[in-house]
Amino acid sequence: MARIAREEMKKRLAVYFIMGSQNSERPAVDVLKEALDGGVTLFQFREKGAGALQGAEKEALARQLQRLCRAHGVPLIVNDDVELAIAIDADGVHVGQDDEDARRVREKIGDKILGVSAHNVEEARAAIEAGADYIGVGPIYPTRSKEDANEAQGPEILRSLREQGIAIPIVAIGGITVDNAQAVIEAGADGVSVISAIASASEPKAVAAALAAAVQAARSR
Ligand code: 3NM
Repeated sequence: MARIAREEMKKRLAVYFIMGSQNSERPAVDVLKEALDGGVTLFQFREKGAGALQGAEKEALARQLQRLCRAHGVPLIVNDDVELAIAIDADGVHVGQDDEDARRVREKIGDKILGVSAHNVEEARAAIEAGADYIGVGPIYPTRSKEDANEAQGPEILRSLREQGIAIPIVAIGGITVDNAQAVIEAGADGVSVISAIASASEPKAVAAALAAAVQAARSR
Protein backbone atom coordinates (compact mmCIF):
# COMPACT_ATOMS: atom_id res chain seq x y z
CA MET A 1 0.00 0.00 0.00
CA ALA A 2 1.18 3.49 -0.88
CA ARG A 3 0.84 6.55 1.36
CA ILE A 4 -2.64 8.09 1.27
CA ALA A 5 -2.98 10.76 -1.44
CA ARG A 6 -3.50 14.35 -0.29
CA GLU A 7 -6.95 14.73 -1.87
CA GLU A 8 -8.16 11.45 -0.39
CA MET A 9 -6.83 12.52 3.02
CA LYS A 10 -8.69 15.84 2.81
CA LYS A 11 -11.93 14.05 1.98
CA ARG A 12 -11.48 11.62 4.86
CA LEU A 13 -10.96 14.42 7.39
CA ALA A 14 -14.46 15.88 6.78
CA VAL A 15 -16.09 14.49 9.94
CA TYR A 16 -13.39 13.02 12.15
CA PHE A 17 -14.86 11.49 15.29
CA ILE A 18 -12.58 10.78 18.27
CA MET A 19 -13.64 8.63 21.21
CA GLY A 20 -12.57 6.31 23.99
CA SER A 21 -14.64 4.51 26.60
CA GLN A 22 -14.15 7.49 28.95
CA ASN A 23 -15.98 9.92 26.65
CA SER A 24 -19.49 8.58 26.92
CA GLU A 25 -21.75 7.11 29.57
CA ARG A 26 -23.07 4.77 26.90
CA PRO A 27 -21.09 1.83 25.47
CA ALA A 28 -18.56 3.13 22.95
CA VAL A 29 -19.68 0.54 20.41
CA ASP A 30 -23.26 1.86 20.43
CA VAL A 31 -22.18 5.49 20.07
CA LEU A 32 -19.75 4.71 17.25
CA LYS A 33 -22.32 2.65 15.38
CA GLU A 34 -24.78 5.55 15.39
CA ALA A 35 -22.08 8.07 14.48
CA LEU A 36 -20.98 5.95 11.51
CA ASP A 37 -24.60 5.68 10.37
CA GLY A 38 -24.75 9.48 10.47
CA GLY A 39 -21.77 9.89 8.16
CA VAL A 40 -18.52 10.00 10.15
CA THR A 41 -15.64 9.77 7.62
CA LEU A 42 -12.69 8.94 9.92
CA PHE A 43 -12.47 7.56 13.47
CA GLN A 44 -9.77 7.86 16.13
CA PHE A 45 -9.64 5.48 19.09
CA ARG A 46 -8.37 7.65 21.94
CA GLU A 47 -8.37 5.73 25.22
CA LYS A 48 -6.87 8.32 27.57
CA GLY A 49 -7.33 9.96 30.97
CA ALA A 50 -8.99 8.84 34.20
CA GLY A 51 -10.53 5.38 33.96
CA ALA A 52 -9.06 4.58 30.55
CA LEU A 53 -8.80 0.88 29.71
CA GLN A 54 -5.35 -0.69 29.49
CA GLY A 55 -3.69 -3.77 28.04
CA ALA A 56 -5.91 -6.59 26.81
CA GLU A 57 -9.14 -4.71 27.59
CA LYS A 58 -7.99 -1.73 25.59
CA GLU A 59 -7.03 -3.93 22.66
CA ALA A 60 -10.33 -5.81 22.78
CA LEU A 61 -12.32 -2.56 22.60
CA ALA A 62 -10.10 -1.31 19.76
CA ARG A 63 -10.82 -4.48 17.80
CA GLN A 64 -14.57 -4.17 18.40
CA LEU A 65 -14.58 -0.57 17.17
CA GLN A 66 -12.38 -1.55 14.23
CA ARG A 67 -14.93 -4.15 13.10
CA LEU A 68 -17.60 -1.45 13.00
CA CYS A 69 -15.37 0.97 11.11
CA ARG A 70 -14.45 -1.70 8.56
CA ALA A 71 -18.12 -2.54 8.00
CA HIS A 72 -18.65 1.13 7.10
CA GLY A 73 -15.45 1.51 5.06
CA VAL A 74 -14.13 4.10 7.52
CA PRO A 75 -10.43 4.09 8.50
CA LEU A 76 -9.50 3.74 12.19
CA ILE A 77 -6.60 5.74 13.62
CA VAL A 78 -5.10 4.89 17.03
CA ASN A 79 -4.09 7.75 19.33
CA ASP A 80 -0.57 7.60 20.72
CA ASP A 81 -0.15 3.80 20.85
CA VAL A 82 1.97 2.63 17.93
CA GLU A 83 2.23 -0.91 19.27
CA LEU A 84 -1.55 -1.26 19.45
CA ALA A 85 -1.95 0.21 15.97
CA ILE A 86 0.49 -2.34 14.59
CA ALA A 87 -1.00 -5.23 16.61
CA ILE A 88 -4.50 -4.67 15.25
CA ASP A 89 -3.33 -3.47 11.81
CA ALA A 90 -5.08 -0.13 12.24
CA ASP A 91 -5.16 2.34 9.36
CA GLY A 92 -3.03 4.91 11.13
CA VAL A 93 -1.64 6.61 14.23
CA HIS A 94 -2.08 10.10 15.68
CA VAL A 95 0.55 11.63 17.95
CA GLY A 96 0.71 14.88 19.89
CA GLN A 97 3.75 17.03 20.55
CA ASP A 98 4.42 15.24 23.87
CA ASP A 99 4.01 11.74 22.45
CA GLU A 100 6.47 9.56 20.56
CA ASP A 101 8.54 11.46 17.98
CA ALA A 102 6.61 11.66 14.69
CA ARG A 103 9.64 10.72 12.58
CA ARG A 104 10.14 7.51 14.56
CA VAL A 105 6.43 6.73 14.33
CA ARG A 106 6.59 7.12 10.54
CA GLU A 107 9.49 4.66 10.44
CA LYS A 108 7.54 2.12 12.48
CA ILE A 109 4.19 2.35 10.66
CA GLY A 110 5.34 2.44 7.04
CA ASP A 111 2.58 3.77 4.80
CA LYS A 112 -0.18 3.88 7.41
CA ILE A 113 -1.81 7.28 7.96
CA LEU A 114 0.19 9.54 10.30
CA GLY A 115 -1.50 12.47 12.02
CA VAL A 116 0.37 14.96 14.20
CA SER A 117 -1.03 17.70 16.47
CA ALA A 118 0.42 21.14 15.68
CA HIS A 119 -0.25 24.48 17.36
CA ASN A 120 1.80 26.89 15.28
CA VAL A 121 3.67 27.17 11.99
CA GLU A 122 6.93 25.73 13.38
CA GLU A 123 5.20 22.59 14.64
CA ALA A 124 3.30 22.32 11.36
CA ARG A 125 6.52 22.47 9.32
CA ALA A 126 8.22 19.93 11.60
CA ALA A 127 5.24 17.57 11.27
CA ILE A 128 5.40 17.80 7.47
CA GLU A 129 9.17 17.11 7.57
CA ALA A 130 8.56 14.09 9.80
CA GLY A 131 6.15 12.61 7.27
CA ALA A 132 2.69 13.54 8.55
CA ASP A 133 -0.29 12.94 6.25
CA TYR A 134 -2.38 15.52 8.10
CA ILE A 135 -2.08 17.83 11.07
CA GLY A 136 -4.62 18.42 13.83
CA VAL A 137 -4.80 22.08 14.86
CA GLY A 138 -6.38 23.20 18.11
CA PRO A 139 -7.93 23.92 20.35
CA ILE A 140 -9.91 26.25 18.12
CA TYR A 141 -12.55 26.85 20.79
CA PRO A 142 -12.46 26.05 24.52
CA THR A 143 -12.73 22.32 25.23
CA ARG A 144 -13.47 20.21 28.28
CA SER A 145 -12.42 16.95 26.66
CA LYS A 146 -8.63 17.35 27.02
CA GLU A 147 -7.16 18.01 30.46
CA ASP A 148 -3.89 19.53 29.24
CA ALA A 149 -5.32 21.49 26.31
CA ASN A 150 -3.67 24.79 25.38
CA GLU A 151 -5.59 28.05 25.23
CA ALA A 152 -8.16 28.33 22.45
CA GLN A 153 -6.72 29.97 19.33
CA GLY A 154 -9.87 30.70 17.32
CA PRO A 155 -10.27 29.98 13.59
CA GLU A 156 -7.64 32.67 12.89
CA ILE A 157 -4.88 30.10 13.50
CA LEU A 158 -6.13 28.15 10.47
CA ARG A 159 -6.12 31.22 8.25
CA SER A 160 -2.65 32.12 9.49
CA LEU A 161 -1.20 28.65 8.76
CA ARG A 162 -2.64 28.67 5.22
CA GLU A 163 -1.32 32.20 4.63
CA GLN A 164 2.14 31.01 5.67
CA GLY A 165 2.06 28.31 3.02
CA ILE A 166 1.05 25.26 5.06
CA ALA A 167 -0.71 23.16 2.42
CA ILE A 168 -0.93 19.80 4.22
CA PRO A 169 -4.46 18.53 5.02
CA ILE A 170 -5.65 20.14 8.27
CA VAL A 171 -8.32 18.98 10.68
CA ALA A 172 -9.48 21.53 13.25
CA ILE A 173 -10.16 20.38 16.81
CA GLY A 174 -11.43 21.68 20.13
CA GLY A 175 -14.94 22.82 21.01
CA ILE A 176 -16.28 22.26 17.50
CA THR A 177 -20.05 21.92 17.13
CA VAL A 178 -22.63 21.95 14.36
CA ASP A 179 -22.92 25.72 14.88
CA ASN A 180 -19.26 26.65 14.38
CA ALA A 181 -18.14 23.91 11.93
CA GLN A 182 -18.68 26.05 8.84
CA ALA A 183 -16.50 28.84 10.24
CA VAL A 184 -13.49 26.56 10.69
CA ILE A 185 -13.79 25.12 7.19
CA GLU A 186 -14.05 28.63 5.76
CA ALA A 187 -10.92 29.58 7.73
CA GLY A 188 -8.89 26.85 6.01
CA ALA A 189 -9.51 23.46 7.65
CA ASP A 190 -10.35 20.45 5.50
CA GLY A 191 -12.45 18.87 8.21
CA VAL A 192 -13.65 19.00 11.78
CA SER A 193 -12.62 16.72 14.59
CA VAL A 194 -14.94 16.29 17.57
CA ILE A 195 -15.27 14.30 20.76
CA SER A 196 -18.13 15.69 22.82
CA ALA A 197 -20.33 17.05 20.04
CA ILE A 198 -21.00 13.45 19.04
CA ALA A 199 -20.01 11.36 22.10
CA SER A 200 -22.20 13.37 24.49
CA ALA A 201 -25.09 13.82 22.08
CA SER A 202 -28.43 12.18 22.77
CA GLU A 203 -28.57 11.45 19.05
CA PRO A 204 -25.04 10.88 17.71
CA LYS A 205 -26.36 9.96 14.27
CA ALA A 206 -28.20 13.24 13.83
CA VAL A 207 -25.19 15.28 14.99
CA ALA A 208 -22.78 13.42 12.70
CA ALA A 209 -25.13 14.02 9.77
CA ALA A 210 -25.47 17.71 10.63
CA LEU A 211 -21.67 18.08 10.87
CA ALA A 212 -21.28 16.37 7.48
CA ALA A 213 -23.84 18.74 5.97
CA ALA A 214 -22.14 21.80 7.50
CA VAL A 215 -18.71 20.77 6.17
CA GLN A 216 -20.15 20.03 2.75
CA ALA A 217 -21.94 23.38 2.64
CA ALA A 218 -18.80 25.30 3.63
CA ARG A 219 -16.65 23.40 1.10
CA SER A 220 -18.96 24.14 -1.81
CA ARG A 221 -18.99 27.87 -1.22
N1 3NM B 1 -6.97 17.58 21.18
P1 3NM B 1 -14.09 18.30 22.03
S1 3NM B 1 -8.50 19.49 21.82
C1 3NM B 1 -8.25 15.54 21.75
O1 3NM B 1 -6.05 21.01 20.92
C2 3NM B 1 -8.10 17.00 21.66
O2 3NM B 1 -4.95 19.28 20.25
C3 3NM B 1 -7.03 18.91 21.20
O3 3NM B 1 -12.75 17.47 22.22
C4 3NM B 1 -5.93 19.80 20.77
O4 3NM B 1 -14.53 18.06 20.63
C5 3NM B 1 -9.07 17.93 22.05
O5 3NM B 1 -15.04 17.64 23.00
C6 3NM B 1 -10.41 17.62 22.62
O6 3NM B 1 -13.82 19.72 22.36
C7 3NM B 1 -11.53 17.83 21.64
